[in-house]
Amino acid sequence: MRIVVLTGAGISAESGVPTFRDADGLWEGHRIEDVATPEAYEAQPTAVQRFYDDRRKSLAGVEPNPAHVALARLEEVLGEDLFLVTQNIDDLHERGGSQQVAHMHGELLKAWCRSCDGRVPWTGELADFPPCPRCGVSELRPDVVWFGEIPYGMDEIQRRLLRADLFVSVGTSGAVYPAAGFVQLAASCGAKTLELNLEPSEGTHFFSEARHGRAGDLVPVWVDEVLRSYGF
Ligand code: BV8
Repeated sequence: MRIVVLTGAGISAESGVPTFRDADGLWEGHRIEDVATPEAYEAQPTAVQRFYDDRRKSLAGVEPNPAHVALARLEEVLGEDLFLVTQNIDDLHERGGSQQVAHMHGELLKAWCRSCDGRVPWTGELADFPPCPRCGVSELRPDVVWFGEIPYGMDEIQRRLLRADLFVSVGTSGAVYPAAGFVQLAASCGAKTLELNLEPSEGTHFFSEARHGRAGDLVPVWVDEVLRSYGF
């Protein structure tokens, strides 16, 4: 069975990573759309760099939760039949044990040099505009996809959605495109679709099945079901 799993901020909520829809907002009352855009970066590069420096720093204080670990267990059994794509820029899937993770919106622990187009691992700060380790030019920005920019790996994601037998969405509000449109594409190609979310998402009516609750409870139970169907 070919399975595509899409995750959003809700899967990292129990690890202590604030979601975008959390009541207190993500950052000092700024609408995310106002900081996570190329325009915001043009207008106030230092402020935007500090926004991501803070999120990068806070990664050290969080751990993967049972939902991340369960998906890594599923990968061990399904191998290539599982395609895990995430909207999250944290590294909790990898720290939960997942080997193959498609970060369609980029990664906090990478920096992108706009001078040499290089992408380099980055754990420190960018607000002091350090030189690029490859070309020496101080043109490093967070390697994340901002609103108005094209998500990463869309060809492979599309290919996997068109061939999926089952599409599962975990911890996402279905408010941001193109990710919010994946369920319709998969369903249009005959895939079964399952939503695992704390509450009905904006696209809940597109799913053939929905289970509402915490990812840390729902995902391990669902993974056990799949593994049992594989005789494990
Ligand atoms: C693009 C990186 C062209 C940066 C992010 C069509 C219609 C309308 C608008 C558009 C459209 N197409 C494009 C747009 C514009 C825009 C968009 O969608 N705007 C929205 C606001 C309407 N999209 C873009 O600009 C995209 N680019 O379209 O390029 C293109 C398209 C296709 C092919 C080629 C070219 C780029 C968007 C990416 C922006 N970058 N992140 C950063 O992280 O700072 S988006 C960011 O916000 C996240 O990555 C994520 O995608 C989104 C937040 O959503 P969620 O992850 O779902 O989080 P949220 O807080 O909303 O919800 C959490 C859910 O979890 C809730 O439902 C909650 O109930 C649940 N939950 C909470 N706790 C738990 C839980 N569930 C389970 N367990 C729990 N414990």
